[in-house]
Amino acid sequence: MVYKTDELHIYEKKVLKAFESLGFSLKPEKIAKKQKMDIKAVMSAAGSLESKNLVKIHRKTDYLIRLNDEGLKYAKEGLPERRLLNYLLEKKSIKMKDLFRESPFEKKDINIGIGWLKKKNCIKIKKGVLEVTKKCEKFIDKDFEDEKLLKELLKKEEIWYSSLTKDLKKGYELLKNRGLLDIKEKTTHVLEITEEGKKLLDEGLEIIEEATQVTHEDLKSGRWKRLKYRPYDIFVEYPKIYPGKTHPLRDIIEEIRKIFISMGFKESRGPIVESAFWNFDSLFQPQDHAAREMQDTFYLKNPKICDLPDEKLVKKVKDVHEHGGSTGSEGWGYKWDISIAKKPVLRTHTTCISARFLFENKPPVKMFSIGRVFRRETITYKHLPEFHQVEGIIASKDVTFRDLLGTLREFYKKLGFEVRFRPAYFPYTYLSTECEIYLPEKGSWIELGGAGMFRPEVLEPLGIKTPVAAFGLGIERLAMIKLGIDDIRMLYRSNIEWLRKNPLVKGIKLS
Ligand code: FA5
Repeated sequence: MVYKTDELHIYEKKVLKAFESLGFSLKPEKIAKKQKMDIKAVMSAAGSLESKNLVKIHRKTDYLIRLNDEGLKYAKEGLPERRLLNYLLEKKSIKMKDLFRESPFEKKDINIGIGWLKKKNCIKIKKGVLEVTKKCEKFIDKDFEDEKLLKELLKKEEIWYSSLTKDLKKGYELLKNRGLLDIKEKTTHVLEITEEGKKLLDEGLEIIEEATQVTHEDLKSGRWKRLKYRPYDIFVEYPKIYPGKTHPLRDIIEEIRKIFISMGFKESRGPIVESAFWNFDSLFQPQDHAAREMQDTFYLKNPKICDLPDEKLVKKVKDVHEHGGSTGSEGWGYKWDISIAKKPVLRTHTTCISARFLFENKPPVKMFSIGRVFRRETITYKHLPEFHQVEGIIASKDVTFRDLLGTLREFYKKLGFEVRFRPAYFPYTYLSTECEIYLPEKGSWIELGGAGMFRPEVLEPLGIKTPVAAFGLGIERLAMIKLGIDDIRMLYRSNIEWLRKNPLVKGIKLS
């Protein structure tokens, strides 16, 4: 991108201008001094000039070295090994035990001294006698590398590592390992103008103070016409912002709600803690049905029992279970137990809301409900113990199974899915069907929901004389496919990264 000079901030111009008179490679401090700028302003302008490829910032890490207290003490008194060496040279050779007994040094310093003289190849110990080596002779009048640095530091107080000679660098390693130094890491910068920056300088840079705000006074006095404004840079980097948003599952639930309302359905609700009566019995589900077992349904200790509705309804349901009532069916042919029907359960499906609704409302009706349901399930990529269903009924004298299929096809189409239907069985419907969708990644069909025409054994006790088309669809499975995730559990994990990146926006369909 080619920049024009009037697109630059005044600080950027000032920094660039400094290269004109001071040279093409500069320390920021020098620029700050020349342009009477704060060093932070120079660096911030240099950063944005670098992003525009007008300046290159060279960063160099260096170490500022000082002596710590112990180092200072050694620098003044001499290293223990130097003092010991001088003593040994006087004595020519000495027995170890005499050294400890006779020498003026503390035991600690003798040990340190011997250790370092050995490391520096300055002594050898034979049969308990200490002798200075030949190799060491050159150090009699010459400093070791660490001593050289000690002296330098004593003189100068602090030295940059980068300025050390090869010898002093060796000394630095020795003193650093002995813990005698205080080392501070510092990054220094050198700014270099690029070829593009030079071209811009050649075009001529005019430094005119710019207005950052237009004040009321400027407008009143007409000064605003003479002010210089900098154009906006719409490519400037900006911080990423993650505003709060609704969970994608919530968005999908809202989308489903809107679709059913747009299709003329009215919304209803029901309790999560439900009697077995509404959850199972009113739906002609026999009391020994597998789904009613403890291992499939959550039964509650509290409340102990649920109140049942209208006695007449209870009697009719009992009749239908035992003999089929007056539906012409034989029923299940067993003794219906009211105490089983009174048991409280966490509803296992939302179909109980439809049963309640039909008891309280007369056809023609189109009702949907959305709610949580609970099952004792083994968790898998497509099974949760707690999930949402959307339930619905269409009750009218002329509603048929074909209307039911058409309604479901239409609903899924609005969500962007093509579904297929296959025959199924539910105790409360006939004909019954299940809708499925193909998952190419899994290479299999996944079941999305069940549907069918409520049986007379369900409708008669409720006093419904018209046919009723009913459906109950899983929402998490829909969400899973819509959001492109291959594990249903993802919907309930607080994975903030996934939630942030999730592209679904309320009301906008992805597929
Ligand atoms: C029922 O719940 C019936 N009540 C549906 C119905 C209503 C049939 C009215 C006829 C008339 P089913 O158990 O198949 O059916 O569950 C319906 C859908 O809920 C499934 O297709 C699936 O999408 C979803 N579902 C079922 N179990 C789970 C689970 N453990 N985790 C997530 N979703 C599930």
